[in-house]
Amino acid sequence: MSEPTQTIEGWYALHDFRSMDWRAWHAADLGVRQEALAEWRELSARLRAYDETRSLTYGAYRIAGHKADLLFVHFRESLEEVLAAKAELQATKLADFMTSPYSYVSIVELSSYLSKPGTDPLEDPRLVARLHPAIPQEMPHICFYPMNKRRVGNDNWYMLPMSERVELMKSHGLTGRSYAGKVTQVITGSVGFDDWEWGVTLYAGDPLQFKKLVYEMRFDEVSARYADFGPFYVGTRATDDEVAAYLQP
Ligand code: 76R
Repeated sequence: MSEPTQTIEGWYALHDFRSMDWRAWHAADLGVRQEALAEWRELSARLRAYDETRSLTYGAYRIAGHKADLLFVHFRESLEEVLAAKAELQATKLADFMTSPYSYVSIVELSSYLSKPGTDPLEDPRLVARLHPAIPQEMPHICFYPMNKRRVGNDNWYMLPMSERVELMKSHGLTGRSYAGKVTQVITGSVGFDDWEWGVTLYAGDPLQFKKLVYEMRFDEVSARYADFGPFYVGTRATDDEVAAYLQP
């Protein structure tokens, strides 16, 4: 058996994708829609206030394409709190007009591939901060997709010796680092939690950088040979006013 990679876990994550039932929404009385939006704004404002105290992370995004209309990103202390995040939205009137086309449950994961031997990662404040990732304010765009490491024939990530995995991840990290300041990544592990092994959440100031980075990584051996990808979602952060304008009661 090859040596499992040591991981450090941080906050739990819920990527809660929602689509509007536009027909039902447009058919509803104006008063009902206004009330639903006002109630949702109250919830959203409360979550934003908690986010400011850094006791949780909350972000709202509009999603391009047909796969979803909105994405609510939650990072929280425990699975119970992630359950609460879903329930809080579900309890609103607005949720009666929404479907859940996709969701993803995972936990912030830092792996030990590139850590310096003999050091305690939990003594590095930068690493500790990454366990509780805030929404990067200067990067309004988001890209989310789940992925696996392949286990097919000779291309089996989980049978590679640790030393080879470290080498491959070094090259991956170098490609990633060349996007410093342009793309911020949050890797969340989801083995045992959801249908893929990791969730990849990327933030950028310029959405084109998602394409550049993901494309460049396809040529990194670790992605070229060992990565399988799920559905991709891309969108833009929305204030509560922007969500309200999008829904236009
Ligand atoms: O955490 C670190 O910054 C150290 C280096 C590093 C690790 C260990 C790193 C850097 N990643 C790590 C782990 Mn990554 N990453 C992805 C994807 O689309 C694709 O081809 C793959 C999806 C992207 C775009 C990306 C970006 N990374 C991982 C893991 C866990 C692997 C395991 O445990 O087997 C996955 C699944 C994964 C996938 N990575 C970076 C980036 C970027 C931009 C960086 C540089 C970050 C920085 O230096 O700030």
